[in-house]
Amino acid sequence: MPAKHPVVVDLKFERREIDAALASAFTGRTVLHASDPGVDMSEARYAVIWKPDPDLFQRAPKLEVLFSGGAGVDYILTMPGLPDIPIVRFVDESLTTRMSEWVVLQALSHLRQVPAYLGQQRERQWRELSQPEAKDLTVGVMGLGVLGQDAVRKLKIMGFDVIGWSRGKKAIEGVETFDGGELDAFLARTDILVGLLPLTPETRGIFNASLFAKLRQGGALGKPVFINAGRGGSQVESDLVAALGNGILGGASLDVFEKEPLGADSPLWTKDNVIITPHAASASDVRALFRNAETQMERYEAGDPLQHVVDRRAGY
Ligand code: NDP
Ligand code: OXD
Repeated sequence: MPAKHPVVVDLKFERREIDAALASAFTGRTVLHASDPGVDMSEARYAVIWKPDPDLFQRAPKLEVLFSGGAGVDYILTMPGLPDIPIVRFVDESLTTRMSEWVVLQALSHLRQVPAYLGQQRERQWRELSQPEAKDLTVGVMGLGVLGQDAVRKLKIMGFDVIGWSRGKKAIEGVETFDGGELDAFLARTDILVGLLPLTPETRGIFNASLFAKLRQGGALGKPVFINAGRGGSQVESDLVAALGNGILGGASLDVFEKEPLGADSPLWTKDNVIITPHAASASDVRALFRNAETQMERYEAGDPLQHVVDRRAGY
């Protein structure tokens, strides 16, 4: 049997987690750590990467497949010298499940006025706030891919009226869907907007003042809420801060930011109606990542098509 091709690992994750996962991964393959400056990567055919060093393609000129350490691949598609080879995205049940947990948690937090109650708690204030039910609100999900489709199902289980928007129209039972050309109609129905879009030239800056102004006003929460766990490059933070200040938006939950980490001077930190998490909505499980990459390598070496390959023209 021919020797299995070596694999480069360049993941800007916790080294301890990587080492623990490697203990039972890539049996029979040489693993080359890009972080080791002396390592010879010239014969490597595969690389498993998350925000790799910019000289990856010079050090490993014979790569045949790239495996992204995350579901998003925007950071790969903008790398200088990116060779014309397949890029496999990370698609994983646990990643999907944890993202839906985060989305449902945020939608429920705004429904049940968690930011306002936490403020009252800090002031030792006993005051009941008006309480709509989930069914009184329409959650509009932008991005109906692997993550968006799971999130809409789980939001529905919680009782929300759910609608969705994606480039191509989707058929999802019990969910009204809109295609790329129907954005305004979708926004006009939406009380809680959830962003689960990849960052591409089309989606960069899409969450801006003009879009926020098209969301439904006067719904059961009074003002619309914006939730984003896709990519920060899709939101115009100055517009977001303004919309939260002038009452176009009633609140937000943000996991992703234009620049990460979010600067200490961002006005978003101090807004009472904003919930911030540090790009932690759904982190990749490194063991699952290596298992997935291994499965794809075996498919590739057996002559079977790779799965979850990025469409470079679409950018995701
Ligand atoms: P998918 O590729 O499966 O889905 C992307 C969805 O976005 C598709 O429905 C696609 O439409 C839609 N879309 C893309 N471009 C446009 C556009 N221009 N107009 C309308 N719709 C568009 O991705 P995933 O669901 O797996 O992941 C989505 C994103 O979530 C990732 O790219 C990543 O950025 C982010 N993410 C964030 C994490 C975090 O912890 N915060 C963790 C994991 C992912 P169509 O169906 O028609 O192709
Ligand atoms: C991802 C992410 O893309 O963690 O998987 O953001």
